[in-house]
Amino acid sequence: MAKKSDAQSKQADLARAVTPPGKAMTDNLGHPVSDDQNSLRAGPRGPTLLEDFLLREKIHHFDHERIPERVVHARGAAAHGYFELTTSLSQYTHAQVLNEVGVQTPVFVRFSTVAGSRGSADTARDVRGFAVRMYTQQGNWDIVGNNIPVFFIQDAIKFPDLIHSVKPEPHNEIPQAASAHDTFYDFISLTPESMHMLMWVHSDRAIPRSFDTMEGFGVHTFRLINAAGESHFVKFHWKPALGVHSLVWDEAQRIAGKDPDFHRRNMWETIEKGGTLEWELGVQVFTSEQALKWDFDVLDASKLVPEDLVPVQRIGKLVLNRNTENYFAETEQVAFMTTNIVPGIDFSDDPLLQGRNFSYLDTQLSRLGSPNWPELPINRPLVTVSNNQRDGHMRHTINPGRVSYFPNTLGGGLPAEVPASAGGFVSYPEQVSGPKLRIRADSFADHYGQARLFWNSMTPIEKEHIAHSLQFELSKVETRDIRVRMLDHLERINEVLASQVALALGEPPRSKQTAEPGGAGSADSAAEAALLAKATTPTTASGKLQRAKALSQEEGQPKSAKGRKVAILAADGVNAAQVKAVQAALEAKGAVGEVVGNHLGDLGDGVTATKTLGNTDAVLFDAVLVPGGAKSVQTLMRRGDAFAFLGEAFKHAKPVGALGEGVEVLTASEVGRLLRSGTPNAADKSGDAVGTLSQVGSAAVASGPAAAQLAEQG
Ligand code: HDE
Repeated sequence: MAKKSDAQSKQADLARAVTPPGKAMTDNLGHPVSDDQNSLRAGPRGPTLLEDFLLREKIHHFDHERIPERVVHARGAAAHGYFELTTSLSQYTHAQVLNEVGVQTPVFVRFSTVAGSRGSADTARDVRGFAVRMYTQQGNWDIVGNNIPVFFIQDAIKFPDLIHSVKPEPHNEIPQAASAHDTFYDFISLTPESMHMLMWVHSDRAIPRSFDTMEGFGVHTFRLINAAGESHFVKFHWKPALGVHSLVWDEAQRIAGKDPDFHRRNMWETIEKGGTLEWELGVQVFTSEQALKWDFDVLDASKLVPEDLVPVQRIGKLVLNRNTENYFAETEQVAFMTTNIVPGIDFSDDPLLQGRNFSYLDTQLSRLGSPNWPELPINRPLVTVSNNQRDGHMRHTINPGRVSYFPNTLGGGLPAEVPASAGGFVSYPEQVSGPKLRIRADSFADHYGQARLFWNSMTPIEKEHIAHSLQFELSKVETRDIRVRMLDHLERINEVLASQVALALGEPPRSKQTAEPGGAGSADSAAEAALLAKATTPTTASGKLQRAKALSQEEGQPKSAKGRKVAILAADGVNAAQVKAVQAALEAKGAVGEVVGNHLGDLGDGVTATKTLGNTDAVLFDAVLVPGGAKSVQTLMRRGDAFAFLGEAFKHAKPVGALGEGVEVLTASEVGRLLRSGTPNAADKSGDAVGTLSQVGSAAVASGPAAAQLAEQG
């Protein structure tokens, strides 16, 4: 089947109304402007005249340039691309986009943090929004998901409370983009249903390495409806081609200062260089009969369906390959809605999803200011819109004729309804009845089982990170009662975890086991790590599993150097042959070797520094290399910031290495001192490697961070 993506993309561009700058300057109503720099005044030093329509128009427009930021997910970045189906799901759904293998459907994807304002930092510890819009031939389909498969609450009516508690406190607007404060834990400690999600947000998932090393999840259970009208339940997953990878907390915090745009810059630069970000679409399909047998409810968004119970089938790929032309027009004005579904897909009765179905339509009116927001280029579907809705603020469409009602004869009965047999949307005729009650189903009652399942499925280092994160956040809570209430919950998830956290908070341990080595709650000793690893707690509401697949991000991930960045520390006179060989080898693996110089620009023999020791930082790279070249090494030996760069990278367990004379710099640095003293790479207790040297490229062969030596290849 022919790929439709090119034609569709063109159509999308037209719809998007890209306006290239014209040659002659005009005002907004087309009047040619002769002077855009001086306002009209009475005499050279006199007052400005009210008749200066050019001044007034320019300032008026500026005064109204801002719209309210999203009440949640305010900070985001987006890109265009396509979705291509590789396996037809026609057995389960008649949705064209999930039936036509090989057809490319244009997409727009926006990633976001939840709590911070539009100007906050990318690397805050937070859930990430993962909102995918597909411009299908049957209208827009949005999967407005997150990078965590479950949610804090089970019922939409609690959402305003959750968000009020996590946002900066209302009396002083502190803290920005952080959940480490009293109001959040006051609410959470009184909301046991949030415990599963809480484990995820304290895990490394909440500090991703990049957008394309995050998984995405539709979170709710949806329905697929096939041509025979049969319904199956479905969970949507986005599996990143690069696997799931994270920062370490210390790095994430430093990056927030060094480059608050870390994630969006990474996506922007990848695409600008002609690269792509890629995921596979996965589905877990199951029947309602199957679901009724499990000891958790699939309508409860605080639970996931373990992949051990229903494997994820990978059915298509998502590729992002085009940056936006204009952030405001596209990323800011895109209006995702859970109600944007296409025939063949339907909702479940998940009470959180049902509430969201109201919220997303509603919020667009206050954000975008008019019910005509679907006419904004980024929100227009590719198909022709035709109905009898008219007028309102900022109407763009000119609807000719006298008929704006249905049924009609004067307009030839058009536009006509589309019967189900011709593809019209029909809701699944689910049987529903029952008394009206404000109630939570008994099947939603277990709040700890899947939290335990998650904890039990972590590797020792992942458990340590969770313990540290809880220690960090809860130690910032000023009200002791709240801290203690949180410990009570943690104890119900795992006693050892609760004790680790208790010790850091100056509270008595919650189990005998933890009164053992390691002391004051710092899980940095091997003995404590072993203890954390050992401690599992029986689970409930988890499909009778003790551990589940695909929850740990350390296990079973594809390994790739793609997207990794290596800092090449250099000064004038660097060994250019080495630099070029390493850069070429890295490029061949999809990684980047960026020269960080003593100054910007030419370092001799065609080596160009694109960053300097003063304007960048080790936290922005995945590994560091010091090449040879006697003169370059001489300069670096006098630079404290070069040593600091190496020490910082090593502290975060990143591979650091040297070639030729560069070894001298490495040996003289903190890294050399630690290696001579026999200390393994444990300078930072929170650090685990985000990559190993062998992953980074074959030109620089190394025996890993502990050896911290690179050998020249060839
Ligand atoms: Fe949202 N959410 N949400 N949410 N959400 C919004 O819609 C809301 C929830 C998610 O990049 C808002 O256009 C309620 C779960 C993403 O533009 C708002 C509830 C999940 C985005 C809203 C939830 C999400 C939003 C704010 C509880 C993961 C950003 C601006 C019932 C499955 C989309 C807007 C983008 C945005 C409401 C819970 C994901 C206010 C009421 C669960 C990715 O409508």
